[in-house]
Order: sequence, then C-alpha cells, then structure tokens
Amino acid sequence: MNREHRARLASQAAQILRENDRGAYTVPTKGLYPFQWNWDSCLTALGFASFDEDRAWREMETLFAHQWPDGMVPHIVFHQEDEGYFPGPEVWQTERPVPTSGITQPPVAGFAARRIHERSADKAESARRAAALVKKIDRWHAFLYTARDPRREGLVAIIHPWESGRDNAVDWDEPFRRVPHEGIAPYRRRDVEHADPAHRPTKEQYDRYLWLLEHFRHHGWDNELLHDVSPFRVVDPGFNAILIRSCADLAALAEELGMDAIARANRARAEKGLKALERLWSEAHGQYLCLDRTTDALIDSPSVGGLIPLLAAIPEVRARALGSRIEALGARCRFVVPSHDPADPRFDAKRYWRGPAWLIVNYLIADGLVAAGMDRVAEAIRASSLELIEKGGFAEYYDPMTGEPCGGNRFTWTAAMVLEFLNGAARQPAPA
Ligand code: 9WN
Repeated sequence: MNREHRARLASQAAQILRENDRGAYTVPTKGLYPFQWNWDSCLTALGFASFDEDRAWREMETLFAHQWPDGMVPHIVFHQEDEGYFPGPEVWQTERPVPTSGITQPPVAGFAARRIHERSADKAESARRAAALVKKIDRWHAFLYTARDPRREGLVAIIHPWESGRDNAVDWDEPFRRVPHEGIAPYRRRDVEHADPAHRPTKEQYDRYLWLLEHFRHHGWDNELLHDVSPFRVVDPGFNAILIRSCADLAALAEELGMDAIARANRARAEKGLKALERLWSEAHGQYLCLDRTTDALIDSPSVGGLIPLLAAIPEVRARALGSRIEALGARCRFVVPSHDPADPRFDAKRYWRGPAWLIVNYLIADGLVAAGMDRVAEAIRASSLELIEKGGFAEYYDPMTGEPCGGNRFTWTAAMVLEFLNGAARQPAPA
C-alpha cells in the first residue's frame, strides 16, 4: 500500500470518528448503537490519539465519570434518550444520576491509557490526565478481582454474555442452558430493524439476555450478590487476558507517574492472573477455553476468546501454540481471524460472534503476536484487516470466508483500529 493510499484510508477513518463524535463521547455507529459503550470508547480513544490527544483523553474521562461507587464501569452510558436501542434505561433501572446499564465490559482502559500516554506529544498535560484516570481504572480492577472473583482465584467471571463483548459466542451455548428464558416481560427488539436479523443473535438468546437482566434488577444491582445469584458465571480467557494486560500496563503507567501503591497492586494482580490463566489451557485444542464456574469444567468451544491471551505475557510455549492455531485458521478462511473455528460445526460465517472477523480482536491479537516475536503472523492479520476495509468499508464485522461486510456500517472502533494498523500496530516490515 503506497503513501497516498494509506493517507486516503486514514482520512476516511478519521471522518467516521468525527461523524460519530457527540462532543464528549462517540457512539459506535448511528442508529444501531446510539449511546456510549465501554470498550468501544477506550479503543476509539486510541484512534483519536493519532490526531487529537485532548479528544482521546476526553473519551475515556467521560466514560469514567459514570463509574459506579463500587468501582464498576458500566457497559453502556445512556447520555441522551433514544428509542432506537433495546434494552434502554427504562429496562435497566439502575438509578444512576445519568442512566447506565448494570453490567460491565472487557477492561481495555489500562491498556489504552498507557498507550495514549506513551505516544503523547505534551507529556505534562498527558501525565495530569492519565493520573486522574489511573486511580479510577485501579478501582475498576479492584472491583473485578473482588466482586467477580469472590474466592480470590485470580480469575474473574462474567455474569452476562454482554460483559464478554462477544455476545452470542458459541462459548455461552452450554452455560446458557441453565438460564431460563420464560416469564420475562414482553419486549420489542430494535437491533433487527437496523441490521440483518440473520447476522444478529437469535430470539432465544435475547430472551435469556433479558432474563438475566431482570434477575439482576430484582437483586437491586447489588454487586455483592450478583456473582453468586447468577446462574451464568463463566471465566472467559479473553476478558481475563485483557484484564491482566491492563493491570500490567496500569502498573507501568502508575510507576512512571510516581503512584507506587497502585503500581504494586496491579503488578501483583497481573502476576496472579497470569498463573491462574493456565487453568484454562486445553492441550487438545491448542488454545485457551472458557471455564464454567458453576460446574468447574472447561467449555468445549474453540473460539477467538481463547486466542486473545496473546495480549498478556503468557509463557512462550503457549504464545507459539496460539500463533500456530492462527496460521491453521488462516488456512481455513480467506480472511483472519474468525471468531470461531470453521472446522467446528457450530461455526456460522455471518452471525455476529459465531464466526465473523472483527477488527478490534485482530488488533489485540496482532499486538500480542508482535510482542511475542511473531511478526509474520501479525502482519498477515494486519494485511487481512486492511483488505477487508478496502473491499467492504468500515463495517462492524465481516464474513471471514467472503469478506462480506456485516452488522452496522461506518463503525467507530473499526475506523479507530484502521488508524492503529496504519500508524504502526503490527507494523509492516521495512522494505528491503
Ligand atoms: C450489547 C457496541 C457493542 C460492542 C459489543 C457488541 C455489541 C451490544 C449489542 O455492540 O453488543 O452490548 O446490543 O449487540 O457485541 O462488543 O461493545 O459496539
């Protein structure tokens, strides 16, 4: 790709960020998702950082202004009314000053904050803004390692599939059997009015999402109770690896800013988490798997959640095995990285998190591959990602077999990841 070509893609990506910018936060895309989402915002901040550092920090500051008193950072902040999304604030009823959802999402904030600070031009201003966020991110990490790890195992559980960010992954099929799907209030989905229903979760899955929401609401959104009362408690290697990496990055950032107690606490969390992650390794699959905390058994589902641990400082032998796994997946798909293994009969090329490729996941995995010295595999992911954009525009996700764009379009975090790929993540080797 020549310089002009790269500049054109970068300017299209920046244009999408501006289009979805609501001043102090961005919406993931117009129509389908009209509010602020947690991990979308933190990854989007990375995109902003390449052309507007102030705006990058503001994106994260806005999200953290809605942190709960117990430390949780909600997965959606409903900044303004909008009928276009279900379930809205009237369903969640979390009684927050500005309405929010009552569950969380993958904690990428520590990772993003360190990266933005590292690249900042105005170090003094960046240090000031980073320091305020570091305290809040530390409280979020402390929340996760208590409320979602009550037995202090070093692994946190998610209590709702939406918390994983991979809503309808095959990973949840088995534990979802234990979640009732009857007796919930009648509702009307809005997502299927904006996107092709064949690309979205099924009605039965939505019924169960809603059952869990009503169950937690019935328990007053009290995080001291929710882990134990939830029939859905799953340890996701993706969520945990993101948390471990964010703890390690927060520790490094805090150290640089002279916040030693926070640095020590997060380093200890990362070390304990890394050791505990071994429990999720499957020799048979050559990757990590989810663990069902209600049965203490691994879930037989080779999804991309088990490849995301590349992002954490896992042992070299594990990183090599995951690199080979990604190469094997590459041989089965035209575009990488599929969210589920196509060799598994449950793979569905267009249905959301059951097969499609997502640029944010590609970015996180490519970052880990570079750190582990597997530049060639990282470069294949980067090239595949940019080719998907060239062919299908800035979509929410893509069919990994055909490259067909799926879900919403002109998508914010997809655009942010394009800026990241163009600006250096999984950097192309210098021409000889
Ligand atoms: C529920 C916003 C979010 C992403 C998630 C993605 C999808 C929401 C939905 O969209 O989830 O949180 O309604 O489908 O799965 O990862 O953060 O882009």
